[in-house]
Amino acid sequence: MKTFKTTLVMLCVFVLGYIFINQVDVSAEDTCEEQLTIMIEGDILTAVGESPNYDKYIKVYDSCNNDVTDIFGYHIVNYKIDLTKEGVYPALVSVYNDSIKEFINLSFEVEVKKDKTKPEISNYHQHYYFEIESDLSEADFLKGVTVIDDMDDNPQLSIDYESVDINSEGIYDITFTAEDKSGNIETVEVKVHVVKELPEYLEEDNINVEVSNVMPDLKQFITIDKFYREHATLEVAYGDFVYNKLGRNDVTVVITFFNIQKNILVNVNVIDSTKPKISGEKNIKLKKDSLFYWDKYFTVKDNYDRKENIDIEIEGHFDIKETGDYNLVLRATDSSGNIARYPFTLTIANKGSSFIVWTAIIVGVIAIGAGGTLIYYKKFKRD
Ligand SMILES: [Ca+2]
Ligand SMILES: [Ca+2]
Repeated sequence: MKTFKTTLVMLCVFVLGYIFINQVDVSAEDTCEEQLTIMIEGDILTAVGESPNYDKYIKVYDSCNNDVTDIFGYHIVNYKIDLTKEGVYPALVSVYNDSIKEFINLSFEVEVKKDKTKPEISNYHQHYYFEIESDLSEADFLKGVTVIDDMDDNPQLSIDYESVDINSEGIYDITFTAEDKSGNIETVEVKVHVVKELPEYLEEDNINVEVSNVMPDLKQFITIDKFYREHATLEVAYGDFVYNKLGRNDVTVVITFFNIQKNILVNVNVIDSTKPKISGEKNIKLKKDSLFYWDKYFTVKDNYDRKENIDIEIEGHFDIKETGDYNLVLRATDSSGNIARYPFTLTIANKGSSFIVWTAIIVGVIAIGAGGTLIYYKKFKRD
């Protein structure tokens, strides 16, 4: 019985919650759509003989700033627009808001004007390169090209490339032609190069880069074939390139040369070609039969390897049991085989040598002291 009651209560809560949520949703939408605003975005301009493209300029927004033009639609009350004559004509746009059963209106002007301006062609290439006997289509020229016109939203572009003989090497002139609805024509001339064979793009697709703590600019290391050099642009897709660890990385280089765009995989080897740096003493003195610890006198550092991975050796012969001056070299080799050398002199002296020096100093001091006493005594006697 208790379980039944609980179930009933939960069911009620669920149903009430469902109704509440839906009501909130509906009322939220209602609130937004109760108030609509018509916006005219830009000056409405059309060529003589052409209907204005109202969709480009007229937008309906609700109070939540949603574009609801498609939902509500609009109606143009065309007072006296004469498309055959130049002039500025008043008109009205009307939207029926069925949420509140009301019309909203906005007056505006349409300017009808002769289109005397040519379309503009842009983003084409001055030169196009094709290998002999390749397939040629209009799409090869159209890619990326844009045509805009002040009064025609869709000016026509045509490309005449019939003069190009793709089976014969040479340089051909071709024409791009853009025309708006009013018959204004723009043309551009470009050159088509039909070549026997396009050279390889990169001089080397396997490059070495020194290991570093900062990302190197790989463009500095990549050299393009001289055929492309002057006009090509180069972008490097670094991807997961690891610059602070030795190893091989694949990097994609995008080369753009007029109409040609090529992705090339480049092997970038991160290497260590820097020898370790040694600093320390130039002259080391040791007593005979003592031990020679190199790291007491020298510091060895490497750009990549830690101390334990650097191999240290002494070049040259010395005998700790034999006094004398030994000319030696400290040699440090990093894990990539780079070698640094540091020459120094090791002097091995007799154990007693310091005793002799100290004896000489003490004798000297006594002698100077005695001399002083003698001078003082003489002076005293004279007075
Ligand atoms: Ca035009
Ligand atoms: Ca190194």
